[in-house]
Amino acid sequence: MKPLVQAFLTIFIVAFALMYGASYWNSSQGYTGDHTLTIYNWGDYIDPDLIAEFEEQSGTKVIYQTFDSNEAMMTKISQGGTTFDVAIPSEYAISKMKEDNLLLPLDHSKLPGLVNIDSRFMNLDFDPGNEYSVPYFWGTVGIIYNPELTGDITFTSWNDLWSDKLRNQILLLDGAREVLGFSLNSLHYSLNDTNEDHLQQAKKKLQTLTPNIKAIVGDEIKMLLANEEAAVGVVWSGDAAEIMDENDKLDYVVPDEGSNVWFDNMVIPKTAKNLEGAHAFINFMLDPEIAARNAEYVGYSTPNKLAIPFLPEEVSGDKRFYPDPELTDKLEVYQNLGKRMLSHYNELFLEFKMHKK
Ligand code: N2P
Repeated sequence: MKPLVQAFLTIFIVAFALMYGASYWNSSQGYTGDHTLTIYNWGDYIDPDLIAEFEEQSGTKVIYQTFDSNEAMMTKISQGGTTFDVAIPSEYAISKMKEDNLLLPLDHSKLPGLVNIDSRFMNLDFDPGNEYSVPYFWGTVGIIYNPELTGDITFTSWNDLWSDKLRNQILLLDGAREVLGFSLNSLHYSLNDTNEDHLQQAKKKLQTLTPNIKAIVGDEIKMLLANEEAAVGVVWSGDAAEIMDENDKLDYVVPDEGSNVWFDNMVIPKTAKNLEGAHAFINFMLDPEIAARNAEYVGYSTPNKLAIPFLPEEVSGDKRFYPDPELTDKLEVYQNLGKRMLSHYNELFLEFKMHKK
């Protein structure tokens, strides 16, 4: 053999052996797409025992990461460099991610548990036919308050938040759509309003709420309200349920001007490496008993109809957290307002947070 050919052959064999060795090592360590499943979810949004059970049952190692807003989640996924197999965005984010080509269509033949979901939560406008998403939790945005500290304020109106009896007493959840949304609602505008004049009015009105705002916070809002560090919070319904589980003095109300009804669904992002595992996990979460355990642990409302009988009657019968369609039909779902308008909402919210006065 000519020395040059021999040299090439040697390089080729060594390179091949290295590649094969590396992939064998990776798979034996469980680091290939098939043996791990990377899940990207909201903070405090799953019973950790269920992750362990899924790992055991499927032989898959779960890597679990959390986010605290749809905006942060979308930025991370669209930037690339991640390998999320399952994510749990809200409806308007799902619509936006579909538009941006960030989601993979689901294989319904691998999701037999889909029939367990109440038809009320299927086939919604943001995902016709549930081609890309499977319902996980749902709820509203409203006001939680401690009547011992707030006296006779009823919170049937968003405008009650502006009462001068509530100086430094209000905690707000840290969400652009939620906060601008309730300000728009308090002005009797839609929480999907895109009129610049209305949006500026909503921002200005929020600025006048500043003396009453104690803080704008993330998941710690639950601990702070349960410990009576503040009298009032603008929260997602499931957080209210969890707080009230800790401290039953508090009450939750959805103001009369209207509010938001939201849906958080499981999706498979384009970044997925383990499609089999992603479908297996979604189907695992669709099991009625699993869904009920998750709902009880997290405090949020399950869209799984067959899970309801597994929940204590005081949970599933509580109309504050399982409101009838007659109420939710009057509430608004956040629309995907398009890239420019969504960024504008974020900007307005940031401006409000930075210069509250
Ligand atoms: C849970 C967050 C719930 C998200 N920490 C409501 N869409």
